[in-house]
Amino acid sequence: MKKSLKPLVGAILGACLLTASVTAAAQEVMLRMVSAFAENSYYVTLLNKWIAKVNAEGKGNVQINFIGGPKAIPTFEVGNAVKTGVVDLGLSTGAFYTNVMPESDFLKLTQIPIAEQRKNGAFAAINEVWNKKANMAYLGRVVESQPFHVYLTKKVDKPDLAGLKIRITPVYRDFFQALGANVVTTPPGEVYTALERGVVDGYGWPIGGIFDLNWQEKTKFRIDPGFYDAEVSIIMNLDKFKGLNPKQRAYLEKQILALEAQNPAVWSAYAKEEAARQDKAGIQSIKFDAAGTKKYVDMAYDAGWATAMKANPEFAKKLKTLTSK
Ligand code: 173
Repeated sequence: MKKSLKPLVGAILGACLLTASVTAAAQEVMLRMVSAFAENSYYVTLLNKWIAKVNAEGKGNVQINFIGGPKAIPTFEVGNAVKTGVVDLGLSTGAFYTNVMPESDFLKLTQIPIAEQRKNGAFAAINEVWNKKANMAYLGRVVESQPFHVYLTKKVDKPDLAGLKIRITPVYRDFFQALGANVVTTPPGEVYTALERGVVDGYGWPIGGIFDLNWQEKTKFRIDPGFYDAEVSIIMNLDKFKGLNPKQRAYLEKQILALEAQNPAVWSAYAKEEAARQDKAGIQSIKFDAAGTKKYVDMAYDAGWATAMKANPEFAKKLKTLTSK
């Protein structure tokens, strides 16, 4: 070999070696994840356990780097961060990313388990919309059987919130307005201060979790029964999802299914425990008579579906048909 070609050959060899090592390293993907819920919430406690398992069993394949909760990315920005690929994975609920698409908030209206939604085509229909409109893969629903409630600092004796100012997210807007409430939207992180300052007379939240941010200190009443079902899911940037190799994708999907499989055992029990804990903390249940109760729950679903039908009739109809009891 001519002396002058040696550096070139060396460079090509070096480049080949570099490519080989990059290819080997590329078989392990590191996914960046954030949560729209507080780091000390039960949702995130379970998420962290799951991530530890994913990482332990996924060495050389899939790893998840949990970046943090709302301090890392504000609650209402997590959807956009996943959509644009600022992060790869998010734990969030649709109400927190209606700024990406209105359909995200429809999932609170489903009345059958995610396991059934996977079998009857609802899960595929959800993914079609999430892919197209939000550049997201809807990977799995990790919270179920958690109805929402109205929590109050003042007593009411009928399904009427006239004259009260209530903290909401999009979950509750149409229903609470139908009940006559004045509403103010805040992320969970601002509820305590709003209660403390008397800016609101109550708030919407699922049956579980009010102790995580100490709201029990300011809460006197809970209206029963609950309505809808809190949807909390793992969403993923679609480009990142498509970029996984088959082994990585299969592994991630397997772990998501394992997480979902815990739902029936975890969430009904948590709902019961949290209701008992609220009793103990002195939070009183407000119940209406049978007619009032029916009117209340019907109003919730009527208001929720009416908004969904306006925003995306085709998807709303499909979702309602596939996921109503
Ligand atoms: O009240 C909320 O912040 C909210 O919309 C929600 C949704 C799902 C789970 C917990 C809270």
